[in-house]
Amino acid sequence: MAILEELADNIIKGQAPKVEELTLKALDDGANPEKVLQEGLIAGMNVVGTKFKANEFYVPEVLIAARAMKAGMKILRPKLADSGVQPVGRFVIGTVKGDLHDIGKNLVSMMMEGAGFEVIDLGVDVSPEKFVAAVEENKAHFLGLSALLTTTMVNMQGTIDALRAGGLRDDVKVVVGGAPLTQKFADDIGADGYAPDAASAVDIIKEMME
Ligand code: B1M
Repeated sequence: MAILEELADNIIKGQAPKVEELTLKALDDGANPEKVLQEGLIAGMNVVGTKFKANEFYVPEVLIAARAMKAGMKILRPKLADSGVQPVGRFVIGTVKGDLHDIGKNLVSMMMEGAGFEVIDLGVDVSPEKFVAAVEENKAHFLGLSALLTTTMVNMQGTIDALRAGGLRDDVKVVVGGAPLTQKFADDIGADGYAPDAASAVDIIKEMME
């Protein structure tokens, strides 16, 4: 098996130490860091996303794969910066004000990073003002909002209103997600997209870029 194929395979299996070893080896052998990212790490995470969507993988497998990807990224990140490789886009994400659930949000973060985006994760209980400041500061292309409670999903509307008040609404696409949400809710609050799961978030955002 070629080394990048082996790397992708070990991402899928969630073998962090092996991913670390193969990433170093690929670079030592003279592979281009972007090729290692695209054909090794991202290729592996794409399979993980597809399996997750098809219910062949569950949350633990995705978390383990994402941890393996992070091990590879730790080595690749400085090399990518040195070689001037630009991220696919900048993505700010957080769980809205009043809400402390972060497992789903973290999955979305990891999958987006796995798809080649620069991810700025603001954590949980994020106020509209903090989202607006992060979008502005990072010149984000996409904003992901997560909510798990029916009592906090209303704060998504507040965040979109704050973006509009700050004159940033047209600069960033807003994608929302979380168990109690629906496409109708996303439409009603004026979001640009709704993602029922982490793999769909990546797909929807990539489609928006086309
Ligand atoms: Co909470 N909780 N919880 N909880 N909790 C729920 C959500 C609940 C449905 C349980 C229940 O009653 N059956 C219920 C909400 C009811 C409602 O509002 N309708 C509930 C409640 C009531 C509460 C508290 C109020 C309980 C209390 O204190 N009385 C409290 C609230 C705290 C707060 O937030 N202020 C609370 C607390 C907690 C814990 C801290 C104990 C813990 C959170 C730990 C953590 O996140 N670090 C917790 C947990 C674990 C859950 C359940 C059991 C699991 C949530 C989860 O992680 N799912 C949950 C019940 C359930 O859902 N079965 C429940 C796995 C995760 C992978 O799925 O988050 O849906 P999910 O994410 C998916 C998609 O939704 C989507 O992609 C993800 C991956 O595929 N997605 C996005 C999510 N965010 C996205 C953003 C995007 C795109 C897609 O942006 C682009």
